Formats: sequence, C-alpha cells, structure tokens
Amino acid sequence: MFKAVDKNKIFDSNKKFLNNLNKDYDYFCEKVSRLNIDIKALKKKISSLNLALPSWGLGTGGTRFGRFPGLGEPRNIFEKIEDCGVVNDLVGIASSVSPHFPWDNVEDYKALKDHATSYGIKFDVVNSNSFQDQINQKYSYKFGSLTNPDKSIRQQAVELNIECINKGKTLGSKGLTVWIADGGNFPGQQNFSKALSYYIESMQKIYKFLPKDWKILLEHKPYEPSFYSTVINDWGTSYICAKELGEKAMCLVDLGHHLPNTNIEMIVSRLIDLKKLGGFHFNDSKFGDDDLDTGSINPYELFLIFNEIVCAFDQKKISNMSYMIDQSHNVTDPIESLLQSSNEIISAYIKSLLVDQKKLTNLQKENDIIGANILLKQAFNTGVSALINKTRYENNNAIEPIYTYRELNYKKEKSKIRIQNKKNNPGIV
Ligand code: AFD
Ligand code: MN
Ligand code: MN
Repeated sequence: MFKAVDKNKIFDSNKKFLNNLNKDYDYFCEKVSRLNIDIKALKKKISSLNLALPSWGLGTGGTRFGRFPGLGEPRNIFEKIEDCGVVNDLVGIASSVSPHFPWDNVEDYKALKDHATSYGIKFDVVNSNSFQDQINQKYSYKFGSLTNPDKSIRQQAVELNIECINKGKTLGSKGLTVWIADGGNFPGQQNFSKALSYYIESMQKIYKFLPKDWKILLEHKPYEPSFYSTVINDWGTSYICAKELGEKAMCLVDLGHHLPNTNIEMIVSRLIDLKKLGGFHFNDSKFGDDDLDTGSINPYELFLIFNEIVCAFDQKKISNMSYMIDQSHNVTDPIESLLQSSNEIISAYIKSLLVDQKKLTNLQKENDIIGANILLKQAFNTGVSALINKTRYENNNAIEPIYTYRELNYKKEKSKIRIQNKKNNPGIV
C-alpha cells in the first residue's frame, strides 16, 4: 500500500543489502535443492501469511507498577492504524488490525474503516473488554462480567459483546474474541459450577447475534487477574464451552496462557483433532502471561507449534487459522517489537514447512527417536532469513525491516504531532 512508508525510501534502504542478500539467497537455494523443496511454493506461503496486529500492542504497555510512555506513541485507534501501516509496508504480512472495544471506540466506524483501507489495513477479529470499568458504565465488573452472580451485570456484559459484533460488522471483521477476567481470589468466593454455567448461558446469548460467516473465539487463561481460580482456565474448559455453543465457536490459544512447562504444541494437536482450534495469540514468556515478544525466548516451541499446524493443513484436518500477535511492549518501541515478532513467526512457520512429514511418520513407526529429533532439528536449524528477506524484497517490502524503520526516524517525526497527555497511567495499555 505504501502510504505510511514512502516506497522509494524502502527501495533506497534495500540497495545496501541487495548484494549480500543475493549471495545468501543463492546459497539457500543450492542447499534446499538437495532437499527436494519447491522454493516458489515457500515464497508463496511467506507472502500469503496473514498476521493480525493487536491495536493495544501499538501503544507502550506497562505493568501495575508503572508505564513508561514511548516517544511519539499513538494516541488513538486512527494513529495506531498509521503505525500498523508502517509495520505492514515494511514486512508485507501484517495487513490487519484487531481492535479492542471500548478502548478503540470511535464515533464513526465507517470513517475508521475508510482510514484503515487507505493504509492497506483490514480489520481482523474484534475483542471485548469486560475486564475494566468504563466511565458512565451502569454496573461494575469488579466481581465478574459474563459470569457475575448478578443477572443485570451479566446482561450488561452480553450487550457489550453484541455492540462489539455490530461495530465489527461495519469494520468488515469476521469474528469476536472473548477473554474474560472472571474468577476468584479466595476459596469460597465463587461457586465454580454456577460461574461456568453462567458463562455458557451468557455466551449463548452473544452467539445468537453472530453473523453467519463469523466465528467466536474463546480465549482461556489459567490465572490473573484472579489468582485463586479462573472461570475459563484451560483448553479443556474452553473446548467444552466451544462444543456447547456450536459450530461457530472455536478455541483460541494464547501462547502465554498456560502454566509453566505446559506442552503447548500438544494442546494444539488435541484441539485440531477435536476440530476446535480457531486461532492463536502469539507472544513469548518465561514465567506466566509475560506478553514478551514472540520467539524472543523460545523460538523452538514456536517452531514445534507450527509443525503441528502445518502437518494438520497437509492432512486437511484444518483449512484456515487465525494468527494474531498479542504482546505488551513495555520497554521497546512497539513498532520494532512487532517487526521483529513478525519475523520470528514467519521464520518458525517456514522452518516447519521444511520438515519432511512423510519421513517423520516413518521414523516414528520405526521408533527412531534420535532420527525423528534430528529431522526436526535440521529444519529448525536451517537458516531461512535469506528466503524471507528475498521474498520481502520481491514484494517491495524491506529486506531488513528494523534497519529501514530506524532510517525513517518515524517516531521522532510523529512525536512533533502526537502531543501526549502527561499522565503516566499504570495498566496494560
Ligand atoms: C489478556 C488476553 C486477551 C486480552 C488482552 C488485553 O491475552 O487477549 O484481550 O490481554 O490486553 O491477557
Ligand atoms: Mn491474548
Ligand atoms: Mn494474555
């Protein structure tokens, strides 16, 4: 689209890398030719990956201890979309944004859509925020939203989700993701059984309003902000609810929403077999729902997850998947984090496509454990950056997105226009 970034600037910046890129690319082609891999097909896979950016990830995040606003950060959804445009112009695979309501409320949704379209950005699934109270809100979500013991509060949360669907319809979204913070901080606080049945009852009401071609994604999380129990705590509970709701309800796997050491790739496999895996929120973590940058700590896990997805696509067990980044950029420029994360995601994906699935099946049959492990490791250890960078170059995107981005001095320029209000709010966004 190249409205956010001048195409010529990308072209000029690319010149510096072209010579070396071609050498690296030739080496890559030579290497994979021995593996009987179709490079054209790989390039097509790279170009067609669709990675949604979270609107809240464009602003500087924070923790409950504080937030340190970054230079020139976007002040509203319109400016966030401009920043999405920058990311997408540089990497070419991030052409949609996932809005969060009421954070991203505007007066004119048609105007918002037109604004996004002018930057080449589409709207991915919409998200509902029933984990905070808003000014002028009748009832508080302090003790829960969709699962609150009070019927009127549950109804208010249901209506919030229906409003999200209506906003999404104007924006051209095709889905709603629901993550609730509901749960308990003390034993005895909540009746587990009632809370879950309230959830299903509330979600059924929302489900009725889903347009035909929409899906509803259920996002689970084991703890936080409730620290004793969470209503939709794990993939099993999420699956039960999705099954209860119907065909359009699918489970969403946020990589940070698992207890330490959980085998996430196995959960992915299970949900695929159960025909209920709808999408991902990518991020990385060390201790909990850290919302760190995807692949920054455990790129091998990301690769193993993609290996399950690729295998399922091969076997026609799945035909589409929704990919989104869900990170909190507390100490970096969110644009740089998103550029780097998109690179980690595409790398893990492409590496997983290098796995010879037939060979793997045979090695598994023969119980060749080391052989199977070597097969995976060989794919994981294959350098794919030349292929990815070359594809980006051919699509007029940046060979080295972060380098080019830094040359633009984008945030410095924006800081002259985006005058921030001085409040240093703690909180997730
Ligand atoms: C939460 C969940 C969910 C939610 C987001 C809000 O990951 O995706 O919408 O953070 O910032 O932990
Ligand atoms: Mn998430
Ligand atoms: Mn999270």
